[in-house]
Amino acid sequence: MKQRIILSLMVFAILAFALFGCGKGKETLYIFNWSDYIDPDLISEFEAANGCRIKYSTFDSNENMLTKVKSTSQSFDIIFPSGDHVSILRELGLLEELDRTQLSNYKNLDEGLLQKASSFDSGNKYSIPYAWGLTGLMYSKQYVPEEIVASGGWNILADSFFDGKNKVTMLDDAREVIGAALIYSGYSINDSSDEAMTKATEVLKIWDRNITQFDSDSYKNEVQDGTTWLAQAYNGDALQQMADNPKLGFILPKEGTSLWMDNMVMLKSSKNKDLAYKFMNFMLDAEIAKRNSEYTQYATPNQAALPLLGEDFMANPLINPDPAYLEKCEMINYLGDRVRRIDQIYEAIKLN
Ligand code: SPD
Repeated sequence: MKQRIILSLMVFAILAFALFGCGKGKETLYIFNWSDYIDPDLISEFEAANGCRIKYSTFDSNENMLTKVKSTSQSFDIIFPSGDHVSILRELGLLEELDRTQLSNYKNLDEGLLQKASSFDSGNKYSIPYAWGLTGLMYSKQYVPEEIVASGGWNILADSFFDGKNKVTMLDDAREVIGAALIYSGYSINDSSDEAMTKATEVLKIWDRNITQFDSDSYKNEVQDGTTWLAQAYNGDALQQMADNPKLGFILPKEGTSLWMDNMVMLKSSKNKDLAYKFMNFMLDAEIAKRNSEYTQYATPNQAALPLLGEDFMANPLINPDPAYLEKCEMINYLGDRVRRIDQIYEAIKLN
């Protein structure tokens, strides 16, 4: 009798584990995105509507994302690389070619931006534009005098006002850091010639006297609490902080800046492709894209969402600058092996 009870309990335990064990009985979608880059309500709404679970992880740079994706045994279903990293992942053979018949909302995307995106993903076969933005300088109005910011250019980073104060940061992103120095010096953000690299190094050595750290995440809180006074920052991240704090400011440097597009891609190794398509299609819905943009404060490539977005959002020059300013901005392109030189310079500056 006792043996029978033990056996029944064991069978019950095995069944319970199978049903409610790892996935709590629900299909799980693994998503890897930049931090502060989605309205969290959308995650729970998608889970509720599809009876699934989303395991959501974040990264703060393309480089960290790539290292994790290449090294982890845990496979993600959907990740959100910037354009140049779509090319890298594509070249590494890690991406699933997308089946557009499963993406009824794909038609909502702006044709012009898809055209731009084909520069890093020819034929738009593997990636779906998710958001685009610009990099600038976020500052604390409490600590940085207005006349310093008024000069309006990248060289604010070198201002003697910051000498010895340890209050300036730049992004932990080689292409953004070297890119800012290149644009400031009148070169293309994609120029890796010896001449351009020499000039960018010279400029960075000067800026570096004021730079305390290269960081892409903690600056958001640190400019709020006064630990940092001036930070190279992504526009939407800065605007999210500025919504609650009038003592913060953000400028797009007068010389121009990087214009980047981040994208949804599906990994070939995804074990939940049907659910991944559903999620991508959900994010492509016009109303969902509108809500997401309002939350993240990043511009959307979803053309159908534009008329739904409020005037405040659409007319904000820090989100949608005028065409004359956009002319001065450049997409960070994939440079193949030439990126090594940029990485070397960046690493040397960091170690300095
Ligand atoms: N918190 C979201 C940040 C998005 C940054 N996009 C990447 C730009 C890479 N140059």
